[in-house]
Amino acid sequence: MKLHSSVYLFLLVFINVISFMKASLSDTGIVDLPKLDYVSRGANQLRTVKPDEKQVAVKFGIIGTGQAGGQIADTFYQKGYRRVFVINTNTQDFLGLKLPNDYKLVMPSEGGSGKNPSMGNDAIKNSKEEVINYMKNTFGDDVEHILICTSAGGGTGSGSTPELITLAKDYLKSQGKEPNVGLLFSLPKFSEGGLAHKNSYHFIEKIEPMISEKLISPVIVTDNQTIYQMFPNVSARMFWRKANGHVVGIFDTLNILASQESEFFTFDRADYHSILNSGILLFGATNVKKYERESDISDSLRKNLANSLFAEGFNIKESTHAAGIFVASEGILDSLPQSYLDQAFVTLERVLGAQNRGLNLFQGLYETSTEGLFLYTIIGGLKIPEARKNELATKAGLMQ
Ligand SMILES: Nc1nc2c(ncn2[C@@H]2O[C@H](COP(=O)(O)OP(=O)(O)OP(=O)(O)O)[C@@H](O)[C@H]2O)c(=O)[nH]1
Ligand SMILES: [Mg+2]
Repeated sequence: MKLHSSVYLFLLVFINVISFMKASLSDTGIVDLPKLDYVSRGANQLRTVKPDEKQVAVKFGIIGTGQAGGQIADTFYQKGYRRVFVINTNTQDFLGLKLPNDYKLVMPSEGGSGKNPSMGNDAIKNSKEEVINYMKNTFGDDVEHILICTSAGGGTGSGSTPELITLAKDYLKSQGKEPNVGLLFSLPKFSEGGLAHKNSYHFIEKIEPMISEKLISPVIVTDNQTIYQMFPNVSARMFWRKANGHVVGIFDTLNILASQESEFFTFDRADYHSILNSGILLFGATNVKKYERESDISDSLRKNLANSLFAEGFNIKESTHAAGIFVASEGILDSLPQSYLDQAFVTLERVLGAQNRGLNLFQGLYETSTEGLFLYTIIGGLKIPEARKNELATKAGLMQ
């Protein structure tokens, strides 16, 4: 009894002291500060390399640079990829990312790089060791292909990408591996200022020789202008989610499919590797809603192909590689005649102008638990359209 009352007394005094401290703190005008995220500025502590959270065909290491790159890389993280980190010249650009903080690296730079690619370039040149450490600690030695994500129109991402490509290649070579490095970049909307267009134009000029010499592959272009034309009324927040979700979603689906067997046609790892090494890729996804008649699927394919590729102006008749992968629910697989699918592949070849030009066309057919019939298309070995480059140059004031 005695013991109880002294514990009670102690608690009472303790609570009073705490309330007094609280009261006097608020009396002095000191407010609760928001919880600040700690973001590593240097070599990150050794941590265990985490495997991806699902079975995929290729173990990608993903680096996002700049704000857009960070958001795209974060979308991969949200899809279960774990060999992912982001770099930038400031912490604000990391806002909203789901990646844990020690997967974010700030490269010191004088006041960010404010759409100035040479600042982005300087920043990475001064942070090479830190970036290499991040690769070691995030990718480890179990990585097959490194994918760099960036926008072309900003400063940090576009300016740091060329050096990042070199660092990523050197990292893979240091492990006795093929220097497989790819690039996923975004192009600006028309409404963005001249500087975004100028940076994008110079960015393309820099990377084009590397693409044609097959020094980087795959190269995936997300054209924000095309996406904007398709979804003009989407809110600002949803716009980037949609843009990033679409491209990362298809990329991820293909990486999953290529790791799986199919009792019909398998789009296997070798096919996937061949596509990944074919340079510039366009991805498309179509929900085939009509499949009652033989011509329905090919009609839908023809109509939707251009729309679903999310990048305009590419001459798909120049493609060197392509894949058409059907994913269908059980009921559809049971009833759909094979000839309908064959007809669709023939149509794909025709749309790509593939007759007698040695196009590598891969096919796949998989079962899914989601009700419906879906067609994924990948078209590889393309060139950046001259018309789009001219548009960038004109908006940049580089062409009169
Ligand atoms: N696809 C896509 N594009 C984006 C996204 N966020 C921004 N952009 C594009 O990125 C460009 C701006 O580049 P940022 O990535 O913000 O620039 P940065 O690399 O951080 O460089 P700084 O100029 O130093 O801030 C614009 O052209 C936007 O259209 C995104 O989440 N997805
Ligand atoms: Mg930025």
